[in-house]
Amino acid sequence: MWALLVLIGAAAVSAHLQDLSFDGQKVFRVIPQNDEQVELINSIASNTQVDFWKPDSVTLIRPKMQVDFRVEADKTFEVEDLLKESGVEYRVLIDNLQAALDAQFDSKARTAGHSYEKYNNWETIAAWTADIAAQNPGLVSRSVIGQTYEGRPMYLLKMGKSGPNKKAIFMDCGFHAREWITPAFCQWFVKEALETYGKDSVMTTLLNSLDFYVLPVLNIDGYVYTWTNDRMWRKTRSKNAGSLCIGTDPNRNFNAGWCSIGASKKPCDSTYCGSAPESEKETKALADFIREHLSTIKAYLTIHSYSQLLLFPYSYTYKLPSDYEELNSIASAASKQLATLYNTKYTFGPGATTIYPAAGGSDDWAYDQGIKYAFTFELRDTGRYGFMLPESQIKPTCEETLLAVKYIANYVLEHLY
Ligand code: 0X9
Ligand code: ZN
Ligand code: ZN
Repeated sequence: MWALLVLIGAAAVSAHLQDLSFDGQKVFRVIPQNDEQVELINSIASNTQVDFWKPDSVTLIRPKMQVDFRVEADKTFEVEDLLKESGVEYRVLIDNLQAALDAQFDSKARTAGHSYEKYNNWETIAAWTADIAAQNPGLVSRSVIGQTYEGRPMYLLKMGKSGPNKKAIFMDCGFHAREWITPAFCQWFVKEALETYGKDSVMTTLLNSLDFYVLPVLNIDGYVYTWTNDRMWRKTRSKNAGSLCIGTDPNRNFNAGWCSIGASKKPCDSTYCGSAPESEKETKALADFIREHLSTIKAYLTIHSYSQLLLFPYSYTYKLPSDYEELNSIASAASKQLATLYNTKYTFGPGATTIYPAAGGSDDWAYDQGIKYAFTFELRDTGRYGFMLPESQIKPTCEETLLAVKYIANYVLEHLY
């Protein structure tokens, strides 16, 4: 009898392990006004386990910047006291992370399997890539560009009407594991393209004249880990020599000013740049694919969240790219397009000044490879839910983002030669 009770208890605990671990956790937003207040946040971070959401690392904090960080339940009083006493401007962005976590699964879609309006786990996304290719033989094909650290195949969809000498646009999602809205967008984009091909004149022209490479999840191991162990995981899941800490930030792992600024050399940090550029199997596979297709790939789009930003190079230096004027006007027009649907406001500009300087990103790397149209999207929202955007926002977020992506794709098509 006791054994049975213990068993039931253990099962109940493990089933709710993830839920329990976020109960009472808070997310604070602080806007330090001067170096002294930046120092205060630094000291909180070094005395308490703090997970930085925005920017992703304590080393990136500068005066006047919005800083969002998550605090363990048993430390929230202490941290809030410190903030109050210091007089720094702050507010509680998320009062109980568990409530926000529950809110993310608010979709009315009652289906058990794949849904474009729900967050799909990796198994479901992987099966979807096979199905979508099988169902659209004239328009979609699936390939494998490599294996992840844990041995999962990295599926890439190629979408477009076949034709001679076609140029292509590459788009990836799921670089950072916890940014769940982004794989949802890659799936949405594929669905919309297929549904509107032959109906919408812009989409029809795009698919007739260009190919789209869509990588629905780059960091698959990390994504799986956010479903099974830790919803807030960001990095890959590779082991680091000489450290017990796991993972590398894939968006600090490219050979673009690698690890020179806004990245950490410490394996335990969330912005760890890795032991060398392309040390991760996932980033190596992506970089290899792009290198092999440099003569056809004319645009590189990488989808992240959150903050509602449209960024372009550079992030590893404050130097402006030689195509600054053109990229800025594209970003401006694309943001304007995006806002036509729900009036969602995006900020745009070079990464270094618009978000923060951070080296080793895939956008800067692609640009320096000669892919002029390189953009990073940071999708909804601005912090109300952060990484846990409710499922009810998948559709509006994807619909508005689609407008911006279509705008960029069409611009690229019109400026091919
Ligand atoms: O820091 C990042 O990698 C991106 N922000 S996120 O919150 N999704 O992590 C911004 C990337 C901008 N581009 C480069 N730093 N190269
Ligand atoms: Zn639609
Ligand atoms: Zn990201």
